[in-house]
Amino acid sequence: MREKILESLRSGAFQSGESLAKSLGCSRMAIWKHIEELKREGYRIEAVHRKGYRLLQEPDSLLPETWQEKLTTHGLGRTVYYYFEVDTTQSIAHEKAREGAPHGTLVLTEHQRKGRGRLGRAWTSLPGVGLWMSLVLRPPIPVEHAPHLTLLSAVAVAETLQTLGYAAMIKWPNDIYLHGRKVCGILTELNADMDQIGYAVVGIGINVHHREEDFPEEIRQKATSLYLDDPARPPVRSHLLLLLLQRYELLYEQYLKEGFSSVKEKWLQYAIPMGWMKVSTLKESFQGKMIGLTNEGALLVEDEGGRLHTLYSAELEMTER
Ligand code: BTX
Repeated sequence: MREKILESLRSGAFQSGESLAKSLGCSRMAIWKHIEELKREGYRIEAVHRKGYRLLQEPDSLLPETWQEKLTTHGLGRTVYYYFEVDTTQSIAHEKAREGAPHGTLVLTEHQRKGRGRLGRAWTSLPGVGLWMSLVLRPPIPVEHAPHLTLLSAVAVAETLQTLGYAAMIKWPNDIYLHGRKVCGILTELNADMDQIGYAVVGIGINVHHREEDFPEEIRQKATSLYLDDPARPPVRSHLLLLLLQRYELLYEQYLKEGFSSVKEKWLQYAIPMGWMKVSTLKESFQGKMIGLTNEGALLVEDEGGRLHTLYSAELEMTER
């Protein structure tokens, strides 16, 4: 009964006590009692005379005890370190990995004081509004295949968001976009020697509840959150986390069994179509167009002179030719 009431309320519209009672075959009093119970559990439900009930917000805790028993993975998220506030989950994940944390260990926080992006850039991670997490992975793959992990992570996030109804797309190598704005960034860091990966830390940051003013001025036009993309459907972070861990594990296992081709195919399917673009690497800048991905997971770009470039790290900007 409770789940059915929630299901109706999740439409975001007002539901009268009478119509709920009718469709569920119970009294209005029974509906009222369930609504009161839901409110005690942290659901914010508005009750308006002559209109009925409307769900404003679901409880949105990331405390492991609120979601971990619903987890169906066997590795990812089984060991969790949850913090109210940290500098960055990446450093903690490295620390735990060095101490022997098992494959799939998850470091999760409400707030990062010094969230980091690639190449020393900052990642804005306000309290309570995002999914700020790092996963410790111990992939039995050679070092030169490390880019596969970034691409796989991007596919996992894009698929999870698509399952939830968001039009998520990937911009090479590791950004997830919704309607032209960045909603998620992924940062892969490795601990490896010449030929073997000791462990990898995959950091994923997803903007969930941000309002426009939560983003610093300089990225306000470029960034978005799940809320901003579709305010009618307030997302629930624990729900998103569970789906992401499950999807990630499925893809990861498929990748270990079947190789990179399964990831590559999906990545290309979700990639934002890029025409001509300005490519900037640490060494040079040129105009080019994407040809595809190599089997190592690098981006193949052809420049205006017809020369092929294999890119492992670069910034891409769409341009007119
Ligand atoms: P990136 O270098 O591709 O993106 C960083 C750039 O994105 C910034 O320079 C800024 O322009 C923009 N930006 C910063 N914060 C945000 C934001 N919240 N939303 C949209 N755009 C933003 C991407 O790096 C990799 C980010 C990984 C973040 C996760 S969070 C959990 C883990 N811990 C940690 O410190 N990093 C990772």
